[in-house]
Amino acid sequence: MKRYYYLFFVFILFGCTQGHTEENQVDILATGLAAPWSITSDGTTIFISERAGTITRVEQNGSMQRQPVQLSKPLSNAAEAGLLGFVLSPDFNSSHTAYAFYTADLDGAPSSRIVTLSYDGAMWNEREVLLDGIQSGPVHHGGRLAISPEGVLFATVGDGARPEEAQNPSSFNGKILTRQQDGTFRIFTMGHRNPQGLAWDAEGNLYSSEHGQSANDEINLIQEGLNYGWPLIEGTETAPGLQPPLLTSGSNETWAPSGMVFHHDLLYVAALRGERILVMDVTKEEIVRSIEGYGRIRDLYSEGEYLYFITNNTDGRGNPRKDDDKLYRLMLDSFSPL
Ligand SMILES: [Ca+2]
Repeated sequence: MKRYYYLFFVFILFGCTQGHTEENQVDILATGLAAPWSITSDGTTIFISERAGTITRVEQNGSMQRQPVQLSKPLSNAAEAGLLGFVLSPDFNSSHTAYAFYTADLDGAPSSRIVTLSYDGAMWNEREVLLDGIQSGPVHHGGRLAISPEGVLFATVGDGARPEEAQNPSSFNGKILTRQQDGTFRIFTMGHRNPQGLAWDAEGNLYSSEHGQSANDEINLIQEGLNYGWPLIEGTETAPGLQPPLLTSGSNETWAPSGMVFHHDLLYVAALRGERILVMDVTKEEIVRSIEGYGRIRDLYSEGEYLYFITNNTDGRGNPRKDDDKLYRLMLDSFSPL
């Protein structure tokens, strides 16, 4: 009889342990996304940009609709290029205006631009060119757009595979840009290789993720006017006047970090090659958790208790699974052990 009590106890203990490992409630909200890049929401509907030039809208009940984006220039077919960054204007519900970053094909050369899109409920039409003529290259277009807590538009621009441009103060390549009140853009920070994510914490501090050259991926605390070192230093290297990263993957590991967002005071970073969501405590400057098992992750979005994220297994660099790519909705149990 004692043995049965013992087995019963072990069974209960095992059951509790299993419960703890399944602390996250995960729902698949959409499937069949095509190389999705940015995810945002108007508070009700989720909008996802797709690299080939469409925006898919997804309702909370999972119904989805892929809508065309009418652009004034053809999209570049360079690697990593296409319709990339996409954010709604803070007054979207009345203005029906959004911002987009895309890499256009100008006579065979990839060239990045930032435009406004006007939404009529069925499709998106390019209206105004805010910035164009950013020469890009075969890779490293950057492309993330984000709106600061003050309502200011920010953009990341890659070095276009010309590393020296990241240190050229008269080039927008290898920079994080901010839009000024007069509508023009200025360089906010320089010395970036291929910055991919932007996120502000509750205190208004800005962070960016960046792809290193063979590993050496970085998470940087972005402060106006600073030089983040590429190509003079990277990863754990230091030099006077150049800003070292807050966190780096080091020279033996590749995250390929992409979009990121703060959620309950932790920084969630999508990792492509790393095939995970890295959860960082920026005050402790450490990774506190890793969410894995979904393949390459491109971007994240936080709203209320939910964290939304999109996989990126269909862009030619991953191993697509059935119904990829997907939009997931994750309910994080804030009491679960990290
Ligand atoms: Ca750096």
